[in-house]
Amino acid sequence: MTDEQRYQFDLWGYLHIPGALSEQEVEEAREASQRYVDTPVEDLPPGFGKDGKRHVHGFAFDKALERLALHPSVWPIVKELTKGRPRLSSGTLQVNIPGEHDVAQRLHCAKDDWGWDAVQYAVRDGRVFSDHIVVFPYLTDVNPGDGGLLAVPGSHKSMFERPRSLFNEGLVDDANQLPAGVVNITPKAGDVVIITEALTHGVLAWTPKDRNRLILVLRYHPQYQGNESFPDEIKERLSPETIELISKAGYGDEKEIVREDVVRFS
Ligand SMILES: O=C(O)CCC(=O)C(=O)O
Repeated sequence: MTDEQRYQFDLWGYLHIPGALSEQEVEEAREASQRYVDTPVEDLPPGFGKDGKRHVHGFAFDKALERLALHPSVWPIVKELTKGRPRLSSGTLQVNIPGEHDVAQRLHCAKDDWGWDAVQYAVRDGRVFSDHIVVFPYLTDVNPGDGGLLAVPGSHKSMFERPRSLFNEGLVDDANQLPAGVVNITPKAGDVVIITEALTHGVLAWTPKDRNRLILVLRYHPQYQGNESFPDEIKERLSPETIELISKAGYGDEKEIVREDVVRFS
C-alpha cells in the first residue's frame, strides 16, 4: 500500500484505483462475465446460480475473473488491511442490466446492519486494518449521472450511530441531487474500488438504457474469522493459490501466497 493509498483509505474509508487492470485483463474478464450472464440458469456448471443481479460465485466462473481476486494492484492492499492474514469469503459477479428494473440500495454499513461491534477499523504501527473489506473491480464504465456506488467519506470512523433522518432517510436515488456529505463514485472499466464495510455506502439505481454495469464483489476477512463458504463444485475449479486464499487458518499461520507480491497460478 503506498503512502498516498493509505492516507486516502484512512481519510475516506475507500480507495479508488484508476487503471488498475490492463485493457486485456478487462476484455477477458468482461467476455467471461457476459458468458455467465448469457447462460440460462439450468445450463450453468454445478455450483453457480443467479439471484437477481447477483451471479453467485462469479469469480470462479473463469480464470480471467478468478485472477482478479489476487490481482497485483490490490494484493498488497488486501494483505495490509487484513494484517497479512487474508481470506476471500465470497466473490459475486454483479450485473446491472439496462432495461431491467433496478432500485436504489439504501445507505448501509456493517455497523448499521449488525451493530457497532460487527466490524473493526483500526490503525496500528502505521498500517491500516479492517476485518471486512470489499474489493470491486469494474469491468464497464460508470459515467457521472449513470448511478452506482455511493459513499459517505469518513463515516467508517464515526463514533455515533447514524441518525436515520440524515441523507434523505438513507435513500439517495438521484445522482444529480446528492445530499451534502454523500459522493457517487464513478469508476471506468479497469478501475478498482476498495471499501471497508465500516463505511456507510449505498447504490443509486442504474439508469443507462444501452450499457450495463459489470462488477465483481470480492469480500475479504482475516483468515481466522467466519466459516468457509464455497461448495465443493466451486472449489474444484479453483487454482491451488485461490484455494489457499479462501481457506481458514489460525491467528499465527502465514499463508504461502502472502509471501508473494505477485501471485501466479500454478
Ligand atoms: O453495487 C455496488 O456498487 C455495491 C454493492 C454493495 O454495497 C453490496 O453488495 O453490499
